Amino acid sequence: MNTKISLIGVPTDIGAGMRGASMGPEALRVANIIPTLEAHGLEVQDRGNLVGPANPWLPPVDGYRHLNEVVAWNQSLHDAVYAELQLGRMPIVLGGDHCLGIGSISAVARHCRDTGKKLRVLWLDAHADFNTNSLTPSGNIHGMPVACLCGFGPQALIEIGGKVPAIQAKWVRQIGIRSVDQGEKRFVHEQGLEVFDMRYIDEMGMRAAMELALALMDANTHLHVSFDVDFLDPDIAPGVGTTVRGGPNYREAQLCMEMIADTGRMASMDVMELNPALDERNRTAEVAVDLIESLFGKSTLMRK
Ligand SMILES: [Mn+2]
Repeated sequence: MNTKISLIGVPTDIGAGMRGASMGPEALRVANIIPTLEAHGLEVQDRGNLVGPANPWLPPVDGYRHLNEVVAWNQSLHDAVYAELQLGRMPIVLGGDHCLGIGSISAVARHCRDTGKKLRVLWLDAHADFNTNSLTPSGNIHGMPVACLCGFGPQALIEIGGKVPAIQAKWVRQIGIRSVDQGEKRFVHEQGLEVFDMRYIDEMGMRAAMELALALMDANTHLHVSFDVDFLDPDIAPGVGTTVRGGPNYREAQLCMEMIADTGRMASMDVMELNPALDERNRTAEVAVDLIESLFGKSTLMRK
């Protein structure tokens, strides 16, 4: 695995339904993400925070809130992620709300096209994030990034990575899903997204879910992990804007991360939706950093 890490802070809540995720990058730094990664022998460079438009907090227009601002943030994130990948480094995006998955993953997809790699996207989330402007109840674009990446969304967003669609639905595996809007559910099935929802995890276990989600990757596969902190059960992660009960507990989440680490294929990642305004003494940021540490090989097990 690449041991050169670049942290990219993206302090915005432009796509969210609640303010506060803009403070996520600093909360992760305060929770010691840098020394924690360095302790695993990784060379970490903090690139600081991107800058972009303020959040005007306006109602949706044509089913999108803040579309122009969302485009601006995602364009600059795309450029930053793409630059790090070209330098041979592993970008870790510190969000920010999950609309930023569009800029991050479209850059990863572009890099994979350049280098002839296959792409696998693991989407750890309580939500499918597969809404469109006609399906969305809120107009919040943080509910739409997967659809945009698959080519369903406004032109200015779907073309950011230089190719439409940026990715194919069959490259995505979603884990932990437990809140999907009615129309969105139909669309997820129509497009054939592979979803390991909480029902599946409850019945079959996290191990079986992750074995399938990580199957059929080879040495030429770039694995991108998009970690929405609301993936976790709110008992351990209250600091997010869209908590949904019944998520993975600490042990399940840790197993998930360890199994990803075992593949050795992770080459980029996002940490999204952390909302310090809703947190309790930064404990959600600390749990997130703890789980990120597991992604980089901290093992609970006495294994070699
Ligand atoms: Mn999400």
